[in-house]
Amino acid sequence: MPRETIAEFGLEHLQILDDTGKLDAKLEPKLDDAHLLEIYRYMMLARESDKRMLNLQRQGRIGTFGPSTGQEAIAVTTALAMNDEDWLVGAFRELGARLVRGETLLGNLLLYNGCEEGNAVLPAEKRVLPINIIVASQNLQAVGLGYAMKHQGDKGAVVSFMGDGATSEGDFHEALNFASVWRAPVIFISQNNQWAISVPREKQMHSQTIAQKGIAYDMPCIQVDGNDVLAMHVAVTEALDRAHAGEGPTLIEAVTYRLMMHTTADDPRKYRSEEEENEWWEKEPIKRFRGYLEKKGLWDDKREEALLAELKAQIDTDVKEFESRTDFKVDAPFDYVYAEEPAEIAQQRTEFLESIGKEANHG
Ligand SMILES: Cc1ncc(C[n+]2csc(CCOP(=O)(O)OP(=O)(O)O)c2C)c(N)n1
Ligand SMILES: [Mg+2]
Repeated sequence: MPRETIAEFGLEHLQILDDTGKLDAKLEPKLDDAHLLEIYRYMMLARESDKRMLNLQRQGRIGTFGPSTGQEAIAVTTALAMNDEDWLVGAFRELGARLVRGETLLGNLLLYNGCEEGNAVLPAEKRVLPINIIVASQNLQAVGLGYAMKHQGDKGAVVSFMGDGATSEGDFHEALNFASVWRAPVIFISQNNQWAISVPREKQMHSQTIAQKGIAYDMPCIQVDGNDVLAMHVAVTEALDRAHAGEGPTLIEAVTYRLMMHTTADDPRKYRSEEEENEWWEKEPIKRFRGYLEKKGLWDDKREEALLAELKAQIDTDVKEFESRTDFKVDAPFDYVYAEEPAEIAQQRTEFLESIGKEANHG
């Protein structure tokens, strides 16, 4: 028997609005003006919120957080393409998506000041899981959700965000395998921002792309320019349509760049150059999308000025409210572990409160 090729695989890269702002009109999705303007508004809200949080952190008014500057197109475009019945499962770099789904900057400020109430304020019907720090583990929760929904005849799909580093974890592979076997309605979106803290992509994986990892699990996969709103919209909509039609999971690699530090606790100058960052600032998503809106006659300097003033007022209100709060519940983290508190957790809560009391007495 001669050797024969039993399978061949290909992989698409999708870009519609290129780095220079040039549009591929043949691929342009038909989005109405209101939807386009909403995408822009939320991307700007996420960017301005990041700027304010960075200032607050530098002034010691909130704790550590991870900025999402540069990655707004992925989070916002995806969240605005989703239905209310879909679940959003995130990591920690999707502020724009969380704001679209109803989280507030106030909640995030509380969270980053160490108040657990900020991480669990949304009612269950909003279908958003809290921030997940354990890299890649949220993918397993997403598949569990998707599998359960399928069994219960729930119409929604699940969108699970992660970074590039997350795809080097076992949890990522286990999640994709089970999603594939069970045909679970899950869209995995890897935000390939080129860095996992100080480790560049090429030092943590040898594969040419992240998207190709979906081929091993027999699911549709695509590499998308994650700084291109239009390409993101098309790829996410196709994946959601498949999931809603019972056709199973998709893996999307969204190529982007983490323009700021990993979190406010590190200094990128120690491991990467300013030139590299500057190159990516040229390709950042908001400027590119604004150019597209301007060419369509939907945006100009005056509207930009008005939007910035409006967002500033909105952010000021949340910061003021956040700084006026004094009623923090120190044992709040215990409230969100189980629906019904097991005896050992109740005991830990009591011990914790006693230890705080002792500290307070000594203080
Ligand atoms: C299981 C696990 N290992 C290590 C860490 C520490 N850690 C937090 S974020 C991070 C890097 C994540 O990189 P990536 O997945 O690319 O996401 P990004 O931060 O770039 O958005 C690491 C190693 C963690 N939180 N969880
Ligand atoms: Mg990364």
